[in-house]
Amino acid sequence: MKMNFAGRELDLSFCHVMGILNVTPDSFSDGGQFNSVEAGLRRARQMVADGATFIDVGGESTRPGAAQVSTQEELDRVCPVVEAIARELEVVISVDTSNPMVMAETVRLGAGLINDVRALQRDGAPEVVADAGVPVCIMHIQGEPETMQDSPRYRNVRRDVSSFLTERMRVAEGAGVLPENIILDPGFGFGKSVEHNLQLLASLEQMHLLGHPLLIGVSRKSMLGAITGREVNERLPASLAAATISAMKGASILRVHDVRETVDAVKVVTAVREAV
Ligand code: 8Y4
Repeated sequence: MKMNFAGRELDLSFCHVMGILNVTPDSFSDGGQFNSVEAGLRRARQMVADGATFIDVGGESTRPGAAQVSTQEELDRVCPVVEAIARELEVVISVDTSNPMVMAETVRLGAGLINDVRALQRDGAPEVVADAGVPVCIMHIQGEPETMQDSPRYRNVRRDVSSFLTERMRVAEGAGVLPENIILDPGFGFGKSVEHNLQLLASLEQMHLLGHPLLIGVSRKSMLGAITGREVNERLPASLAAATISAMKGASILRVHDVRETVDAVKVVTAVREAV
């Protein structure tokens, strides 16, 4: 299954690595526009050298309790970095945003994938994505980022996540998004207990039955902290185990902090798959 990301064609029957690039003010301590664009570009260059085929640029923190960011602020953070990466690097730029204006503007600047953790629930988002003509990742979330971790509940987490994604696909396709441009994501950590996350990871194959490529984000997440007892900066081995499991279960894109290490893990999974 090939997918076209604003001119770059990728075979999603192989597993790819997406590097995370946060462009929130707290991610680069020195402040200043020029410095943060330079710092973001340097980090993007390193991730591409390490084997990333996607860079996910995000200007809004979805941490519970994080401050809301205005459209102008988000545009000011994200656009210069998207523009700089598009000019210099051969990589698919993914933009982590729920804001339709940010979606439209970043695609104009060269972004090839919209990654919306709110599954196109903001007014106008499905239409903007349809108009932009680029692929979109539709992620499951229960509730709003601010409150999603306050005792999440499901009747059956696998079934509920699948139903939500099916309904959001229906809305997206109704607005004109092409089915062949839809990537799905169970949304690890987005309104889920550790047990919910584990049940979803255990049954990724089931999500494949929805018929779309899967994007998985588990890197350094708190479920890995709960399992190992490690702080966030000590979760690389656990993250690689989770990435390996995801790749073996057929994930197409892994969203990670540690690109170099994850690319090696994916190479092993791919080599074993080819040997069969
Ligand atoms: C430690 C490390 C603690 C990471 C928390 C986190 C996903 C995503 C995020 C995901 C898709 C995060 C933007 C949350 N997660 N997009 N975005 N899938 N598609 N938290 O799982 O990384 S941000």
